[in-house]
Order: sequence, then structure tokens, then C-alpha cells
Amino acid sequence: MVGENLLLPVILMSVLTSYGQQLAEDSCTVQILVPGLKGEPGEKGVKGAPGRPGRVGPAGETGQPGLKGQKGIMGRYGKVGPSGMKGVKGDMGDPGPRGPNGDAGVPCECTPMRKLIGEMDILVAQLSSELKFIKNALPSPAAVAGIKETDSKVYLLVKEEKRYADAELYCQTRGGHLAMPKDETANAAIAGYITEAALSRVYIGIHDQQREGVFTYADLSPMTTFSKWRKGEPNNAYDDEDCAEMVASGEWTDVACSPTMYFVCEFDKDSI
Ligand SMILES: [Ca+2]
Ligand SMILES: [Ca+2]
Repeated sequence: MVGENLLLPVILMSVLTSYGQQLAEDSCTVQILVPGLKGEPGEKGVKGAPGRPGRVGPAGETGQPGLKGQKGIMGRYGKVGPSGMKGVKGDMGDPGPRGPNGDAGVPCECTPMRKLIGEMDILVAQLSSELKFIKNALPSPAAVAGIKETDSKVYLLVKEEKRYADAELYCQTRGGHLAMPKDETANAAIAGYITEAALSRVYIGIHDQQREGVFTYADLSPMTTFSKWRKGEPNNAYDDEDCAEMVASGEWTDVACSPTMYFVCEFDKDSI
């Protein structure tokens, strides 16, 4: 068919051309032109090159499940896991068989030790007896320690010569004050202490350093009903007597604060 389609125009062109030439050569001659007979078919053409790949087609339907495969061979062993919790203690096992007898012992060398222990027992018994005697013979444990006491106070005679301020500081450092006799009982206890120690005078905690002529105790508490001034005291002699001492009789005298002398400290039993 292709060959025919191409041939037809060629034939027409040839006819028209020859027709034109005929008109020019012989305008008077009339000729009727008709197509020639169809030619023989041409030889079969050579096979063409392969066409381009077509478009990707739609996804196919899901296939039917296959048959179950056979069991595979056993895999390798895994890693060792963490240690487990400690188990409950098991029951006690049966006693084992008796062991062989030990070697013969060495003869004891205890005689000197026994003698020493016996001597120590005797010594402890003697000390206990002596302590019991001391406890019964003395009025109180305070007396054993060398101090005086009343129902509520403990007094300590300090045989170190100090000025009034330093003496008060000494007592305060130990939790007390210079002795502050506020009744006859306390005053008598302190006086007895001075007499027994064969002393003539000690500082006690009474002064008028805050305001001349107005005596207070060392802790600045006011003097109330009780006082034990010696006759003619306090006299603020030389306009320089703002502290106080107690003499062996238990009486008080106002004195200068700068001289050094022994003193008596006072402590509350509750705070000891
Ligand atoms: Ca004075
Ligand atoms: Ca005086």
C-alpha cells in the first residue's frame, strides 16, 4: 500500500508534465490521460528495529500463601544472663563423723598468775573497805573534794592571790561568781571555810563599782534584807573602797579592789 501511495503522485506529476508539454507543443491536440495498470507488489521489506519498552503495568494481586517450610537447624547459644537473687538458706545437713583426738596438752604454768590474782582481790577488798569508811565518816562527797556546800550552793576557796576583777573572772570562767552570801546560813558556811583554812580575809562578791555607796552582789543583783557589815563599814576609805572582803568572823568590810588576796567562788548546785 505504501508503495502504491507513493507511486500515484509520481505518475500524476509525470502525466501532468507531459500534458503541459503536449499543450505547449500541440495545443490543439486533445488527449485523454488515464492511470496505468497497477504494478507488481514489491519485495518484502527488512524487519524493523525493536520498539521502545511499554509502560509499567499495575501491581498484581496478592498471591496465595506458600506451604510451611521445614524446621531449621538449632541456632548458636546466647550470652550468659545476669546472676539471679540469692536463694533461701537450705536445711542444716546431718552432723559429720567425729574427728580424731587432739595431741596431749602442755602442763599448766598458772601458779604465779593465781597468786597475783589472789593478791589483787585482797587489794580491791581493802580499797572498797576504805572507801566505805570515808563515805560514812565525812558529811558529804563535796567534803571529800575539799569544798563547802549548803543546800543550794557549793563554795570553793581559791588559794591564789588575785585582784577583785581577776578573782571574779576566775569564778565566772568556771561557771560561778565570787561568793554572794544572801542569808546567815550561807554567810556562816563561808566564814567557817575561812576559819578552817586559818585565813584572815578573802574577797567575796559584793561591790559598789556601778554607783558609789550602792552595794550590789557580783552578778549585779541588789542587796535586800541581809547584810553583815562590820561596825563602821562600809566607809569608802580614801574614797577608794568599792569592793568587799569577808573576815574570819563572817563580817564584811569595804576595801579597795586592786590589792590581791585569796577569794571564795560560789556555784549553783543545779548548774554543776
Ligand atoms: Ca565605795
Ligand atoms: Ca572600808
